[in-house]
Amino acid sequence: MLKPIEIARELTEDSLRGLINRSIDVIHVPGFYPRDLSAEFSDKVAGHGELEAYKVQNALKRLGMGYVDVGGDEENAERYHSVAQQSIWAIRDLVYPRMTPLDQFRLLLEEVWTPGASIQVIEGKKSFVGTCRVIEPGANMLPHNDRLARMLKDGNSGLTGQLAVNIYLDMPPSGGDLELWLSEPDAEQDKRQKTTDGLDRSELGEPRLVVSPGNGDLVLFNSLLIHCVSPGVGGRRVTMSCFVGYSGDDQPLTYWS
Ligand SMILES: O=C(O)CCC(=O)C(=O)O
Ligand SMILES: [Fe+2]
Repeated sequence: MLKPIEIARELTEDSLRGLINRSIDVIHVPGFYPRDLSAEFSDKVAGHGELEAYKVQNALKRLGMGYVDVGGDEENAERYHSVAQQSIWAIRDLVYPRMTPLDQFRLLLEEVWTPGASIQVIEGKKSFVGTCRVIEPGANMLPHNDRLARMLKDGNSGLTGQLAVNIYLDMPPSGGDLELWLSEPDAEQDKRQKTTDGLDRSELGEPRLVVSPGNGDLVLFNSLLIHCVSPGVGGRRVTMSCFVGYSGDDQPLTYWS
């Protein structure tokens, strides 16, 4: 028997632990960021001169290089770390002196998690945090999971858990849903993701949970489990996101993009 779906409506130490140990499937906090600011912020993100298309899929654009874009290349890694802090500020400046939704999230995370939370260090260097994504109507994100260790040379991140965090700023009138399979890829599927954009829907069956966030909502899920974004209809989809790393109940959480 499959366990019933559990959705938490608050970000607390308990709900975070629940996502890590998989007793909770999603944390969905409606109205985390004000709607008017969400609209203003997404216009600024979508209109930003440095909004870059992903190498492979042109209809996915982002502000701020994610570690996933490093792709195991040393020069890319160097670039990622060298612009990390200025990229955080470039995004923060869009609404400064008001707070970006991710800065608000970082503070809340530190407040609820007893040992605290701070920026993830990768190979001895501070990370970037706060990628903003713009997905054009009709484009989707293939089913995948996100696991930092898969991207590292030695295959070891020191983390024992990883969560994905998204704040939804401008959702299309329909579609653009977050689909969760609530299962891990097998070893072959995990390895295949080193060289592909993701898995084939047909090999997975139906997702177990579909989340349709509204503008301003915060959603966290376990990124080690397979998930995807369905194509949006009738409008762009703008989000701000990061990952959270876990290495034990008595250890600080970390975050990066
Ligand atoms: O945009 C979303 O809803 C999820 C994107 C994603 O794959 C992630 O945050 O890991
Ligand atoms: Fe993901």
